[in-house]
Amino acid sequence: MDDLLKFRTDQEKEIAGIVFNSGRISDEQALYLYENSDPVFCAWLADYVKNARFGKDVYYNKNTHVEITNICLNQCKFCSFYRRKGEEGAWDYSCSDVISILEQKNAEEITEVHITGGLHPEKTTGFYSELFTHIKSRFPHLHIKAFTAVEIEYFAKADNMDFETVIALLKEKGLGSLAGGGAEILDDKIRKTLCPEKTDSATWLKVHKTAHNAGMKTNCTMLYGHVESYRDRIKHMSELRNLQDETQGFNCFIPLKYKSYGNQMGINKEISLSEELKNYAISRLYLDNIPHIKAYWPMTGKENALLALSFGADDFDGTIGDSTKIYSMAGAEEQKPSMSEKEIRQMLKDAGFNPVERDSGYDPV
Ligand code: V47
Repeated sequence: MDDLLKFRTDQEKEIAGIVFNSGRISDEQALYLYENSDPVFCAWLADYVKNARFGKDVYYNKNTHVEITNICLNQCKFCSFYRRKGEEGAWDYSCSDVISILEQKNAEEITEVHITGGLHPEKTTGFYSELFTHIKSRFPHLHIKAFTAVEIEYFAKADNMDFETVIALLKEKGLGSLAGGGAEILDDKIRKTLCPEKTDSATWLKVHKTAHNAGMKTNCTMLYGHVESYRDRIKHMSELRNLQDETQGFNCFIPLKYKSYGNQMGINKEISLSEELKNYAISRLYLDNIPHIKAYWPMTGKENALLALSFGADDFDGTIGDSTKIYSMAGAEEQKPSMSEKEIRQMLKDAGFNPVERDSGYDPV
């Protein structure tokens, strides 16, 4: 190893030593990597960690999304998806619409539905309890991954319940896990700029802790590449790492690079692919206790997601079946994201990986 590190700084040698001894890098060391190290050095370490855990395995699943409504009471500055009720481009599906959508998407053949949408004035705990009852009676095998912490907080307020009760009621009707969105950057000063009406940092974490304590796994995300600094990213990841030490409830971390089209952020420049890849690597290194790092190809594009698998990511998300618009509306290259299982497997194999179909708990199918 000394030879391999010959041209590296003392700080990089120290970080490499920690990583190769399965230690934990500090906030200052993560900052050093962001500020000074090149993407290839970060990739080398992140790939070591990923390989030690998963070898050449890369996970994917057979899934679809249902974005039930884009009508939202909030107006997050980075969001290109939301509309007001009655505005052009707004949609709002009923329970029977969702069942028809799942039938069209051949839900018998997939294992997971990811349900999310805006904060809709009439869609709260009661509506979703009914929806999940219908879904589970028609497609009992489907894992329902749904909602961000923001929706759980909204239902709790709207229905005058605490988070435990909302989560318990929805779990009883079939909610299997929570999605990772709404985290943005877990810093309330940044949140004031990005999404002033949204769930604050402590509440986002509290909802996930409540879900974990109820035996439910959740994901977590980071929306980055806008106004935040490297320190803000590290603070965000440190909040996630600390909660994970306590609960072990996060399955997966998904870095979401800010996409600039069609929103009010007023930032037209997106970060480079090189910075995006380096960010995957640093998250793999810093988040030593979160098992999976997802390269979400509908956001990043198929080819870039494939590259991210050499920068620490081990999860390629799923088949999607042209069912999500959040990123196409924000200008993502994948305007109709859909991949057959065959296509995913071939793409992963051609890149030297071993494709492993997983269920929603990351057990091989
Ligand atoms: O909460 C919205 C982000 C999230 C933009 O849990 C944006 O497996 C970048 O959370 N540029 C929703 N990001 C999507 C999400 C997600 C996606 C895939 C898998 C999982 C999972 C979760 O998307 C939002 C927000 O953080 N977002 N707009 C944008 N313009």
